[in-house]
Amino acid sequence: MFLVHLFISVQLVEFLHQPSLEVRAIALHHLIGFTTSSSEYQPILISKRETLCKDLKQLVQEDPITAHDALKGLINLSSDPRIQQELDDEAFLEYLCLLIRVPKSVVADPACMLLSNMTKNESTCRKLLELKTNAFPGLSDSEWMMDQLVEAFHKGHLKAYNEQAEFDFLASVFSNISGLHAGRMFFLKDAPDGLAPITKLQIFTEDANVIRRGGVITVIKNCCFETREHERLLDVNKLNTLPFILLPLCGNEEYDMEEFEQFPEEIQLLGDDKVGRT
Ligand SMILES: *[C@@H]1O[C@H](CO)[C@@H](O)[C@H](O)[C@H]1NC(C)=O
Ligand SMILES: *[C@@H]1O[C@H](CO)[C@@H](O)[C@H](O)[C@H]1NC(C)=O
Ligand SMILES: *[C@@H]1O[C@H](CO)[C@@H](O)[C@H](O)[C@H]1NC(C)=O
Ligand SMILES: CC(=O)N[C@H]1CO[C@H](CO)[C@@H](O)[C@@H]1O
Repeated sequence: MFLVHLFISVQLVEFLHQPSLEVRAIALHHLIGFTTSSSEYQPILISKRETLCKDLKQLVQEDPITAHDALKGLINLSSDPRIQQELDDEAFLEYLCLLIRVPKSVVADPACMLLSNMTKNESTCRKLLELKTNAFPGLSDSEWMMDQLVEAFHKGHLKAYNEQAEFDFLASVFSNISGLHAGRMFFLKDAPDGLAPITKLQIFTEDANVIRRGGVITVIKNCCFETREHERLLDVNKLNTLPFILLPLCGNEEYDMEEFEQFPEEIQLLGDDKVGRT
């Protein structure tokens, strides 16, 4: 049985660069099962990463079902840093961001998930920060890809931008980007629309989705390491981040009036039914 499977997995990889899309799509569909980290054939696939990644990147650009299969395979394989290196490719990054931004894209969420794995690699984070694009009507006029992704995350909450996508995994992308100084400055400085990207993220510190909430909280935490920006972070007329840090910590405790009046206005206005989040 082992040899049969071994033979199949090696053969399937060969089929992925057949001229016929039909043959490639079928081979891909059968290959996905071998891409998981629990599969004993994953190492064989990783050893063939150069041609395998090239073929999978190509298949991501085909019809939605094939693209979905290819993304699934890449998501699982990309927990390996050697696969992340193969994906550290500007053209592919650009295509993935297109799949995320198209309003009716059915693979936007898997694309976000793959991007979140890819940004474990610092070089990919830097490429994404420097990636320029054209204005995307209906989404963003900025020429920076990162601004457009922040917009998709903000506008896309609760499927409001694309009814097939929630964009929560972009929070993990942002959290990785904020691991770099250049990334933190991206979130803190005003974008071309006059608003700092962090102001579009911080409103989600209490979101019901743990991926969205967790990623956003990491971005804020990392940005706090930029001590020169503390004044802007605290200024109610600038970034005004403090209430959003405090909100998840606040329950409906009673405070005496004097103590209470020192809290930011957003906190004072909380109802009695507010429960703290741990
Ligand atoms: C890649 O993504 C999958 C699905 O989101 C996740 O289970 C896995 O831990 C990720 N790998 C890394 C290295 O983050
Ligand atoms: C990230 O990818 C680049 C290839 O573009 C590679 O040189 C580098 O070693 C990778 N970093 C890690 C931590 O794997
Ligand atoms: C991305 O996040 C993971 C954990 O979620 C971390 O191990 C990795 O170092 C981060 N990468 C960068 C470039 O910050
Ligand atoms: C997106 C995807 O296909 N993820 C799979 C990765 O592999 C694990 C098992 O290791 C599956 O449970 C996931 O569904």
